[in-house]
Order: sequence, then C-alpha cells, then structure tokens
Amino acid sequence: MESTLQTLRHKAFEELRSLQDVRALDDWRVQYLGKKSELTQISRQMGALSPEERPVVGEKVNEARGALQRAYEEMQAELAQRELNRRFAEETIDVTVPGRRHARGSMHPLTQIIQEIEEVFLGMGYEVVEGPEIETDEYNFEKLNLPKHHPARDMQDTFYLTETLLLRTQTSPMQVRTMERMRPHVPVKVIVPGKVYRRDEDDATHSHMFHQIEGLVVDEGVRMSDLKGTLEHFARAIFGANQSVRLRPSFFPFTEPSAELDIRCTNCGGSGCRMCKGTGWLEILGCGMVHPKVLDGAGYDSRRYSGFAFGMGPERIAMLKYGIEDIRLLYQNDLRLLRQFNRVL
Ligand code: 2NL
Repeated sequence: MESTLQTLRHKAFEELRSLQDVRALDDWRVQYLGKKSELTQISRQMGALSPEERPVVGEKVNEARGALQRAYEEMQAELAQRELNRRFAEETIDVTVPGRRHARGSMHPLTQIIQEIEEVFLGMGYEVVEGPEIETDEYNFEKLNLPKHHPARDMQDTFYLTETLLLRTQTSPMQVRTMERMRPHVPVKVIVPGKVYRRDEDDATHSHMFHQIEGLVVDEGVRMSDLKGTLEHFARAIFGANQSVRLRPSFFPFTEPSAELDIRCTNCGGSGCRMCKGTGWLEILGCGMVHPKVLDGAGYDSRRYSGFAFGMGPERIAMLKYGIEDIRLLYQNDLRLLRQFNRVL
C-alpha cells in the first residue's frame, strides 16, 4: 500500500510538471484528486483493513492527498502568473512609438490666391458676394451696355443654354444684381469671385472655364484716383510693398473711361525680358469708371452717383506670382504641382 501511494505521487508530480495550461491542470485534478481518482478508491477500500492498520494507512493517504492538493494549488498559481506575464508582454503599449502620419490635403493654389485677394478687399471694407453660373443674357450683356448685335458680344463667344440662358462670361451680372439689391443705399463696395465660361480652344493661356474676381464701388464722388489708389494697394498686397503700377487706356463697353492696370515685371524688375515681352510691365487687370448707362440701368442716378469697377483673372495672377507657365496646370490636380502649395506639409 505504501509503495502504491509512493508510485502514485511520483507519477502525479511528474505529469504536473509538464502541464502547460489551466485546462490540462483541471484534467490533472480530476484524474488525481477527483471522485474517481485512484486516491479516492484507496480511501474507500480502507474499510477492509484491520483496526490497527486503518489509522496508519489513513494518515499516509491523507498526507498524499494534501501533498497533491498543495502541488495543484501551486501549479495553478504559477500557470495564472504565466498567463498574466504572457498578456503583459503581448499587450504592451510602447508609448514612445511615433504616431501614424495622416496625409493631409491642402487648399488648391487658385483657391489660396482667391482667398488672399478677398482678404485684401475685405480689409478695405468690401463685401464678398457670389452668384449663379447660369445667367440670363439680360444680366450678362444687356444691363452691362452690351445690346444685342453689339460687336463685343461676338468677341466673347458664349455657351448658350437656351435663347436667353447662358453660362456667364463674366461675374459682372452679380454686381448688377448687387446694385439692384442695394439701391438706393451707398456705398456699394463688393467683390465677386467665381467661375466664368468662354467658348475658347484650351491652350497654355486660355481655358473654356476659368475664374474672375470683379470689384465694384458706387458712391457719391467716386473718382478715377480712388480706383488707382485702391488698385495700387491691391497690387502691393499681392506682389510686394515696393510694387509700381501704371494705368494704360483701354476699352470696355461697361466702363468709361476704361484702363488696364500694369505692374512692374516681377521677373526682370522692369528692364525687359521674355515674360514681359521686353516692355518691363505686366498687365494684371482691366478697370474703369462705371458707364453711366450701367449705373442708371441698375437704379443709381448717374448725375448723382459714380463708381469704379475692375475685373481680374486669378489664374493669371497665380501664374504671374508663382511663375506657372501653362494655365492647364491649374486644372489637372497633378500632385507634383499641388504639393508645392501645401503649406501644412
Ligand atoms: C477684364 C476686365 C472688367 C468690369 C470688369 C464692371 C462691372 C460692372 C460695371 C462696370 Cl457691374 N464694370 N466690370 C469693369 C472693367 C473691367 O474686367 O479684363 N475682364 C476680363
């Protein structure tokens, strides 16, 4: 009996040492300490022993059971600790690992320049107004002193949608709408950015869709010198504080007199180069005093009120400012171009 117990203990400890997880340990407990275990069976057979033998064997059996039970509990604690260590190792967070970078987009260079220009005029008290790209020929032409069969209407080849609806060729219709909304209130000081459309062949300097920013001021006593001072401030804000500007006579049906604003060539500084075709000057926008017919047509009596207006192409401004040589680069969304204007990189 004693040697049976000895063998049993030996076998049980041997197996216990090799156990790897709590489930195997549980099976072990059932096998060696459970109701059907050898040890339990030995206890049951003790009734057959003599009264002298019984306490002696009983003590040995109890001692064996106690040893196995303690071993079981130790192993259980060890496996639990092992499991905890494994999870600690596996679930460790290295707080020093740098975060994953998310690619962040940026404003398109054209959007950037449009916003920059808006800021300049907001700083002079202008309101920014936007409006529809589909317009009537009344607002796009008629009210801007371009009656039907006027030669300037042919000059601007237009996308007509119906007899009277078209894709606006300029943002001026929104300026007319603004005057009609504001009258008889003065001053009117608005800037209108937006997309415009012309039936042109696309090439390095033309696009069938492009942008325009127009400005309009209407008040009593507005003069050409106000126009020039305003545009000089604008040119210096965008192209640098030491910019020189000049006005050159021109013609637009909706302004009289009309002019073109030039800045000193940003490439050669005025000595003459390929960019300014040797003139030392770059044309950046058209402007003039609002034609009396346009003022009267919008409800401002031209004997009392006067105004100036100007229109520029932000594509051209961006191309001059950043040395972009082909307008199509502004519409292709090539990352090699866009990344150069990503200020958050
Ligand atoms: C250019 C020049 C210009 C205007 C636009 C305008 C608007 C109203 C009344 C009078 Cl409501 N004028 N706009 C004036 C002068 C020039 O644009 O080069 N356009 C492509």
